[in-house]
Amino acid sequence: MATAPHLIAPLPLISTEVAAWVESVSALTRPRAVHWCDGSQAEVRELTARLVRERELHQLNAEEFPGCYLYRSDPNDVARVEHVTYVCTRSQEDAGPNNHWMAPAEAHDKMRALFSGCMRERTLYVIPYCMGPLDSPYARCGVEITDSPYVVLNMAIMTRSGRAALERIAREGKFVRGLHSTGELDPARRFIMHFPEELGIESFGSGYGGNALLGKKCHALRIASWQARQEGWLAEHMLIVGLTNPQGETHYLAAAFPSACGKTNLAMLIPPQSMPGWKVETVGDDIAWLHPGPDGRLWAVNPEAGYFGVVPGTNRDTNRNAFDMIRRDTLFTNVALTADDEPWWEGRKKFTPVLDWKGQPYDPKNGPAAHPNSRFTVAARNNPIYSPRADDPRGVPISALIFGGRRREVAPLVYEARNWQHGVLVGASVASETTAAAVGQAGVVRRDPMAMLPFCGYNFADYWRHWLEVGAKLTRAPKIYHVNWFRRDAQGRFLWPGYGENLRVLAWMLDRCTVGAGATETPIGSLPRPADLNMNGLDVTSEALAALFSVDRTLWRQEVAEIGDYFSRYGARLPAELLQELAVTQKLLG
Ligand code: SAT
Ligand code: MN
Repeated sequence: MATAPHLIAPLPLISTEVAAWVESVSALTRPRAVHWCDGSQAEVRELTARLVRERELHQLNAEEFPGCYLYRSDPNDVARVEHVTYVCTRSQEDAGPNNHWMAPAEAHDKMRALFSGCMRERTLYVIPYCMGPLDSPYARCGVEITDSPYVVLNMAIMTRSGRAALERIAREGKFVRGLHSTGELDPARRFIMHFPEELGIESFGSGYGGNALLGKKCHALRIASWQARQEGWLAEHMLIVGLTNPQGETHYLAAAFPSACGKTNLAMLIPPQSMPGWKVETVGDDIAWLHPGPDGRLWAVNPEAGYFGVVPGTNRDTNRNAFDMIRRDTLFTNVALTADDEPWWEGRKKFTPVLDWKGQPYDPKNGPAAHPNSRFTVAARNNPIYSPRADDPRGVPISALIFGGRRREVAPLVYEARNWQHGVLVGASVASETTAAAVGQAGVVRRDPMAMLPFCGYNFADYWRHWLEVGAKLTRAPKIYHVNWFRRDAQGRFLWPGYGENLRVLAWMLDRCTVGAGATETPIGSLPRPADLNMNGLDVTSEALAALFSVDRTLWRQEVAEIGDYFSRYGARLPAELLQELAVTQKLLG
């Protein structure tokens, strides 16, 4: 077997498994060179400079946006591709009705043919990475092999990558193998395959986000959810945020929402002026690994080290923290450009775009200037309210778990589950309108249990059973809530202002968990009455409040029937507890 020349010598302390795997991949893909990423600043600087020279990256206005670059992806490669994302378990039942499935041998054959010789004129990059603090027992490592320098730059921001991760792998022996090539970016030759039983990922034909940054959705959710089930923890699509009340007590919440429903904004929330004394700190904005602790509480770590957030809508009024965060050392993908080389997006108040996200002269007739799924990649440490606890190897204790979706009607602003078991039902029945984060029509309501529909690496029925089992281990389980920031009136206007005002709802939850704030019992759970929430300075009409705090029994009876239909897809594997809880709700609805 011929081996490609190494551009730089392999790092010390490299495990033989990693070396052998890199060798076999390079024999298959035939790269021009192999580069082992050491994760240093110098490496990132050199690669960035090269990509600017090669016009792959565009340097943005260095005075206004120092250290910021624009990358334009192929116009047919701008979002996750759920229809060609597969979970390849030996038994189809293990993947479940929630996943596309292919037999492992067939998938490996298909991918081998695609990967064969695919890196001929390219460099193969080896990226050792660690998801979670390097010294945390909860962290898990992987190695991504890719031929995309853009992926290298993103992984350097999004994960703890390079030398230290490689050393941890050498000590532990175990790592997730992620093989990625952009191929020819041909949508017909694009597949994202997961082999949870082998801790392997193979991704071909896309260079974008969750299809290509394999540490993120592929590893930290699909593969990790499988590992978590075996090891007794949960890998969830959740932000983690710390709230300190005016009395100085800090509590941590974890919240699951589908992609592009405001997780980053909630994690970086700015308290409204009428709520002085509150402090918010971000632990994570997208993924939480949750472990039952020896004290009977649930502990959370954020496996990531950066944010891959939605750009449009970000401005000083909606989220000043996010706006300040992305003014330096940020990699922008698919935003528009102003005449002064500043990045521009819908919702950016100043200036106008001259070039759209495809690099064409901007013409509103061709749609938005920035792609609706345009993204920023930025180090978590750039966040002005980054929590120092984000690097704590023990994680943070969680007081409340929140599920939410984007729903015009039905779901009230907030309600509290009766108990853990009911909370699992509430999470399992989340529904949400689709967004631009995945290819397909936006705005269609679909069930998205725990906001994990595209990300759970195994059968949802087994996953809900696992949720029930984890809950049974917790003597101090968090309370579980459902929220909906996206209710609209008959004219389509949002009823709730959202953003910083969401703190009013979070504060009520914390008061429920501590001093026992007021609520009223309803068939779907406990709802605050408007008077139970801090309403100081809130500008919402009483009609809007009435709608936000009401449970329409007719709509909810229909909702319960739809949830029952949805669950029937899971057949005998569905935990009976969920049907029992659904029956309780149905009975209470009368
Ligand atoms: O493309 S990503 O999966 O990284 C972002 C998202 O869809 O949440
Ligand atoms: Mn996400």
